[in-house]
Amino acid sequence: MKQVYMCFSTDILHSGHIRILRRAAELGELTVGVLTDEAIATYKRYPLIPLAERIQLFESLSDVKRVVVQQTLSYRDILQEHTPDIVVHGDDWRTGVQSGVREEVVRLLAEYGGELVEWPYTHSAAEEAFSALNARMSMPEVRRGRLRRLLSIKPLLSVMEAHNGLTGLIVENTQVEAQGGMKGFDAMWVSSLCDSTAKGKPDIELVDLTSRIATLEEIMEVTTKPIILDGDTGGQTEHFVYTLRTLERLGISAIIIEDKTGLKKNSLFGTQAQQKQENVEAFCDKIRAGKQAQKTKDFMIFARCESLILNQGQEDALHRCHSYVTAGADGIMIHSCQRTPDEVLEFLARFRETDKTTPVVVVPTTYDSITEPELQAAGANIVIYANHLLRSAFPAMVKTAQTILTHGRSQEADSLCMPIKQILTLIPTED
Ligand code: SPV
Ligand code: MG
Repeated sequence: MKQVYMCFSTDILHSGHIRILRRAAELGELTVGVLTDEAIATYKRYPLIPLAERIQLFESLSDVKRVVVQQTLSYRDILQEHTPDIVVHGDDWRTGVQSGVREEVVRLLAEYGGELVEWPYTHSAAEEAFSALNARMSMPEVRRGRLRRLLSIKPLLSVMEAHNGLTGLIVENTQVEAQGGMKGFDAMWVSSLCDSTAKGKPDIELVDLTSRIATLEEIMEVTTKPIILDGDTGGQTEHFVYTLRTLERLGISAIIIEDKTGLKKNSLFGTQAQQKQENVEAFCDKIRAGKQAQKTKDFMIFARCESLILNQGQEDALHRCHSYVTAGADGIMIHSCQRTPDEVLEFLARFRETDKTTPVVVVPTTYDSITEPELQAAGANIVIYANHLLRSAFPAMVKTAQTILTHGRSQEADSLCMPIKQILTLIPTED
């Protein structure tokens, strides 16, 4: 009896799946691999049904002999452990994000004489309904809770800034192959620095809420990933509670507010700019008021501590962050503008001595040599790349403008630009 292997990430079984499982079982004894929530969340939306229930789903099928857990998108461990004679998959993975995984499967099977059987992938009516379900992921009531859920599934979330619809699409869709799997961003950061800069304004809480909401709406209109808003100081507590409900209603997942008062300037100025840190109790009151005001359990308030930015030392940072958590903050953000990660790592080590669970956000803009695995090992849960899409776009645009001015024509700038054909189809129409 040949050993047959198929891997599934789906959380809803439809007639197409049942058909393909039956066909696979006709080839031999069928083992189904169920991908972990974590592996699935690396390349598409996390499953709505938890792993244990998805395992039960497959175990209840008579065509399935046994169910195993596949920990990674890569089949390497499974193929080395079980050496199935046949791996079955739809032919849709020949192109797109899974093509690298497929190539590895072909290579591994060749090593021991296994065989890959691919059947044409057909869209069933059920799958159409399934796509409609995916579309619902962008609806406020679903989208809002996705950050909290992701934090419960993945130890570290990778978050990229977006400041308009186009950059939102880049964060939504960009994927790379990484260690036999796929990697994409988990969420978006709508930065005050980038939102202001894109509008030609300084980052001093000058861009008003209406305008910030317009940016959020523009991004939300074309994307589904959870959004974390840089809420600056949150404004006056009496105003903050209203802002928070507006964001919650829109489907934003979290706001991060910083413990500054008076005219806020960007943290990366460090102590060069005159900036005043808020009194601990006043900031705790703001957090408490926010938590009382929100209507759902999903929405999260992160308290951002500026003690290291303002040279107030580790003790002050620790005291403040623990106080903010006690006041009800769902998470904290520790910021630093040092060139090395040392002070952030020291903070994380000491914070984690007494608080193992509160999510911690870090923003390694200046201390950019540290990697995500290192930050995860140190106890961080969210890494935000706060300004990189805007910072990379600006020099490229200036260079093109200069090239055209210099030559009095655009031909020399053509190689700096994407082809016209590509930009025409970059955003397809829906029909
Ligand atoms: C932002 O992106 O606007 C931030 C992070 O607040 S930082 O610019 O590093 O202060
Ligand atoms: Mg900011």
